Amino acid sequence: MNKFINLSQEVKKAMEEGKPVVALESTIISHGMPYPENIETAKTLENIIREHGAIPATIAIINGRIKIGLSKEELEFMATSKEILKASRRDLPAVLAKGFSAATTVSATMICANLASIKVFVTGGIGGVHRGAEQTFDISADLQELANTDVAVVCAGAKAILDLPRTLEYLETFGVPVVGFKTWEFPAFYTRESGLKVDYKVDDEIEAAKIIKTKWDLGLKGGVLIANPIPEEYALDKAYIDKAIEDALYEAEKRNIKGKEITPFLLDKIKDLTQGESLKANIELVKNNAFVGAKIAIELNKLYK
Ligand code: PSU
Ligand code: MN
Repeated sequence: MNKFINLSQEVKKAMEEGKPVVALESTIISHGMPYPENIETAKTLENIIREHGAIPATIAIINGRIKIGLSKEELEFMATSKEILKASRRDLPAVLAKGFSAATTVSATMICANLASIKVFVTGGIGGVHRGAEQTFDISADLQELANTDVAVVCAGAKAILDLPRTLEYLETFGVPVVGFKTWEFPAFYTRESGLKVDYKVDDEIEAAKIIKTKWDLGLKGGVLIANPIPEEYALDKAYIDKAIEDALYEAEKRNIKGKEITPFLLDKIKDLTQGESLKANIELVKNNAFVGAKIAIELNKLYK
């Protein structure tokens, strides 16, 4: 195992026994949700994955060590400490060398999962091309990671705070398969529809696992994006959430919020503007992703046996 990594007992045992493991990110805990919803959600996600027959591995960097699987205390630390950085690919060298603690974004979580040979990773929504990127150049490192790192990512699409058509164009250019889980529509996080189509729909976890394995068997590097829409009963009204997003974007611009601060700022602002409705939706969609991710990990694990 890589010299920078510590595996939890649970994850270590699962790997020795050849059980399916599902990675979870920590930015959603430290920067994506408020306390105590963040810690409650983190624990719930782990339990959903266990209940469906896989082992969860929440990933974070604590005091310069990559932790694959967190203890209760470590989860609590990630959920409450104000000292935690937000690490994507470019941050990993400095954070590790300096012994800092950081939550891992989709990009950094993919890197760490890959180092530990974990093939399936569950998140809420990926980062993407930001609106106005033609001016700001703000394109999430998540997209390049999907282009390069061999981990399948289960998400509810990308948030409508982003430029979704350009996000899909980018993924196409870099050869990332985008697969709809039981849908032809690329979901927009809080809503099931975006008006944008995916190229392939899978009807179950077995089909999803086959596509993932086929990509890597072909020697094609990089991830596969499994887009799993928020359950109908928790989806928000499109006009309602679009208005909140517009207002949050306006506020961010007014306050000149930029770079890695923008995503956490918008999430928090949208939560306030919707009186917590967006947070509720966020929690439910990521729970649904954990359920689907566990099932895909189990099928993929069978294909590799
Ligand atoms: N989506 C969410 N909540 C989040 C994130 C995405 O619903 O907290 C996080 C993920 O960790 C993602 C990161 O990788 O935001 C993207 O940040 P940026 O736009 O700075 O690349
Ligand atoms: Mn960015």
